[in-house]
Amino acid sequence: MSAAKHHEIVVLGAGVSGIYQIKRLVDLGLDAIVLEADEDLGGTWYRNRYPGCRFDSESYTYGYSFSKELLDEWHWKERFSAQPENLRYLNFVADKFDLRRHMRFDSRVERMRWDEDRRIWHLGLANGGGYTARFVITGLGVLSIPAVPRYEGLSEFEGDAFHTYHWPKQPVPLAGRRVGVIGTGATGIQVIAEIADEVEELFVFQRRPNWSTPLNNSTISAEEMAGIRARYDEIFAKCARTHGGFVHLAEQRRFWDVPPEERKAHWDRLYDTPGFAIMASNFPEIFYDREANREMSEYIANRIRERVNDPVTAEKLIPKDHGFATQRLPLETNYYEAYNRDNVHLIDLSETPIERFTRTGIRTSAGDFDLDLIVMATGFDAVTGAWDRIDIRGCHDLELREKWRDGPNTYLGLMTCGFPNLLMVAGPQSVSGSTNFPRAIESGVDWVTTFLEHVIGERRTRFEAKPEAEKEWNDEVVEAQNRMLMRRSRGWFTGYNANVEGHGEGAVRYVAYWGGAPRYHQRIDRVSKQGYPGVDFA
Ligand code: NA7
Repeated sequence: MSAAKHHEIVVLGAGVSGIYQIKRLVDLGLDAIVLEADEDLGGTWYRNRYPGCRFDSESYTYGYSFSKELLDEWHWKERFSAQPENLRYLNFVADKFDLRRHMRFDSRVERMRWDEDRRIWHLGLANGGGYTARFVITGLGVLSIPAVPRYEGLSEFEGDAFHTYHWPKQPVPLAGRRVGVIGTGATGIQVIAEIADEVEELFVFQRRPNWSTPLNNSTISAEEMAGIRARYDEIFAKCARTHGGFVHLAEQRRFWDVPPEERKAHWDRLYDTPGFAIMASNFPEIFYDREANREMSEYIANRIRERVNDPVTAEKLIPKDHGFATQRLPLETNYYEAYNRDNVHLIDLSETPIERFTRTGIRTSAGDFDLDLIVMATGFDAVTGAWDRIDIRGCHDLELREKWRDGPNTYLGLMTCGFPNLLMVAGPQSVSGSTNFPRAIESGVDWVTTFLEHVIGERRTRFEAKPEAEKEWNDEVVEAQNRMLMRRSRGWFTGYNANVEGHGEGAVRYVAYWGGAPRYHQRIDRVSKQGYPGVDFA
C-alpha cells in the first residue's frame, strides 16, 4: 500500500448518502473523495432497474431538501416516481453541484485496516489500488447486497436468470416468454404487477405471502408542482415531526375509544390514501396490541378477498403467520388483480416447495415448470451485508464482521467502538431502515458533517465511541424493537433472510432503531449540543 493516495476523508458509496455527504464536505473545503464500487453513481437507483421499480415515499419527500435552488428546479412528474426518473434526479444533483469530479468509480473497497501509529485508515481496492484516509464515512446502503437463493442446480438453468438487483441495463424481452418470479416482498410485488400483462405466462413462486396495500400513485401537474414548491418548508417540517418521517400525520384517537364501524370508515379512507398513510396514520395500537392488529389484519384480508376472483388463490395470498404491518409493507398497483389473469399462476411453495433448478426451469414437489426467464426477487443481506463484505479491521486487528456476527452494535447508528475515525451514514441501528430513507440520510449526513467540523476544528486526530455509550444505545434499540409486534418477524426489518448464513430461523437481530424519527433526531442533536459525551477524543 506504499503507493496509496491520501485524502483526509474517504466516503464509501455514491448513492443517496454519498452524494449529499461529498457535497457537504467539499463545501467546507475539506479534502475528500467518494469511492464507488459501481461504474456510475446512484446506488439503489443505479442498480434496481427491474420493471415496476419506484419510490413508495412521496417523491417530493424523497428528494434532497438542502438546496432551495434544487427544489425550485426539479419537477417530480409522479407522486411516486419510477427508477429511471430517480436515477436522472441523482445525476442532475451531482451535475448541478459538480460532484462527479470528487467520485472514483469502479473502486470497490475490499479491505480496511486501522493504523494506530499513524492514526489513519488503509483502504485496499479490488482493482489493486489503495488509499489512506484520516477519516472514513460509509454510505454503503442498507439493501445493497442481494441474497440469491441456495437452490441446487441454479447454474444449470439455460435460460436467463438474475436477481432483481442485477436486472440488466439492456432491455430484457418479456413478450411471448414464460417467466418465473421467486419472492413476494416489496420488489416481487412491484415486478409481478408490472409484467403480468406483458409476458406469455407468469409463474409466481411464493414462499410466504405479504400484506400489501395500494400505492395510489398519480401524476403531478405543473400547477400541483408549483403548489408543492411553495409548501416545501412545511412538507419537510411535517416529515421531521412524524414517527416514520413521512407527510402522513399520526392518528390521535385511541383504537379502543373508537367504535368498530368508525375504525372501518377510517381504514376505508386510508386504503384510498396514497403511500404509507395506512401505516403512518393508523391507530398506533396496531403495532403493539395483538387484538387491534388482528382486527386490522382481518380488514386487509377482506380487501384481498374482494379483489381476487378465485377464493382459493385469495386465501393463499393472505398471510396467516404474521399480522399486518409487522414486516415491511409492500405498496402495490393492481397486484391482486394480476392473479385474475389467465396467464398468471400462483405456486404456493408452502405446499409444493422448490426442489431444484433444472436445465429448463424450476422443479417443485408438484412437478417441473419450463421457463425462459427466472427473476429472483429474494431480498437482501440487509443492513449489515455491505459492511460484512469488506474486511474491516479496527483496533488490535478486531474484525467488524466478527464483532457484528450476532447482529450489529453501534453508538447511535453513527459509529462503533473498536473502529476509530469511522462514521456511518444510514448505518445499522439508525433510523434509516425504519423511516423515510432520504430524510434520515440528510440528517445523518448533517450530524456527521458537524461532528467532523468539531473534530477537525479542535485539531483532534482520533475519536472512538465509548463502550458504555454503545451499550446504552444498544439497550435502547432492543427495548424499542421489543415493544413492537414485529419484534420476531421473519423479514429484513429484523435482519432475517434465510438465504444468508446465520440470518435465518431463530436469529433475531436489532438492525434498526424503532423509536421513531423525532426521538432519534432529538437524541443525536442533544449529543452534539453536549459536546459528544459518548465519544473519546485524542
Ligand atoms: P424482501 O422483502 O426481503 O422479500 C424477499 C422475498 O423473497 C420474500 O417473499 C421471501 O420469502 C422470498 N424468498 C427469499 N428467499 C427465498 C427462497 N430461497 N425461496 C423462495 N422465496 C424466497 O426483499 P424485497 O427485495 O422484496 O424488498 C426489500 C426492500 O427493497 C423493500 O423493503 C423496500 O425497501 C425495497 P419469505 O418471506 O422469506 O418466506
